[in-house]
Amino acid sequence: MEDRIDSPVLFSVRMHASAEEGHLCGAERLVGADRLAAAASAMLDRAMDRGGARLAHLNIRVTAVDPTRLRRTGLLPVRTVHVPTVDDAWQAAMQLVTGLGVAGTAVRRAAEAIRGGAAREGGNMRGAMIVEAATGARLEPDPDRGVRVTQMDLDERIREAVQGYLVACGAWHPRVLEALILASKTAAVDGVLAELCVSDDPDYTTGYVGSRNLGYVRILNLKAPGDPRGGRAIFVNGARCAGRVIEALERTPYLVSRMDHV
Ligand code: WAQ
Ligand code: MG
Repeated sequence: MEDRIDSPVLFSVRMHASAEEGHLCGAERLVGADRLAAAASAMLDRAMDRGGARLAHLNIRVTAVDPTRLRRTGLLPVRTVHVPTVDDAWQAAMQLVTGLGVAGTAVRRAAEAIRGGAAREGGNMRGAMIVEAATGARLEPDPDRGVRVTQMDLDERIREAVQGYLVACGAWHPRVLEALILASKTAAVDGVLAELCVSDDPDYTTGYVGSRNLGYVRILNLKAPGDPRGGRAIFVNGARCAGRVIEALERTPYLVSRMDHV
């Protein structure tokens, strides 16, 4: 699923914006020098769109990617589960994730955390929970922040093909593309069994389960409209591999550069 390559010089561009009351939004890209300015400028626009008058701090950090550490992986195939109610949606999510080898108790604990506010004060985390598949134990070092999956992007050479694919799936939206890139990297990391995601946007009710085995499965109605709660859980195969998984999620650069299934 993944391999090392020799590649052109890329820069990791990361944005984090916050309001006085906390996290607003973030973004991650891996781009060549020629697209650095455009990427940074798009990130400023996004933060202003999302945060507007509430924006208090914004950081954009640019770091050169060590080309010998860059990995390539394939885009997860996309499908969509249509279910009418939030309860049905969670039942579908539960079935998918347990089918991937995660204990029912672990999925239930993660679901409760996401639906109730996974951070200590009941708010949303900035990053993902890291959940031990067998026990449901939370392994992320900071339970308010969680683990941010960073250092990933789509290879420019397949961007158009991927957009066409998402249009054909009836799922074209920049938000879906971004989530699919994150999910494709996450699923490629050894030790990850599954990822479960619910947006924190009150009006975006579609979530997904991502995995190497089942691909990117979108689930409609994972929350009621107007609900500001959201989060991510990344289920790992044993507590012993958690450190390595976290290191790869945060620091190993991945380019999604193949569409094996099309
Ligand atoms: N790494 C880890 N966790 C993250 C990251 C990241 N880079 N970014 C966000 N999170 C966590 C954090 O807890 C957020 O509250 C939560 O995930 C949701 O983030 O196919 O928009 O950016 O239609 O709101 C799914 C698209 C969209 C489904 C997901 O997530 C579809 C989305 P959001
Ligand atoms: Mg959001």
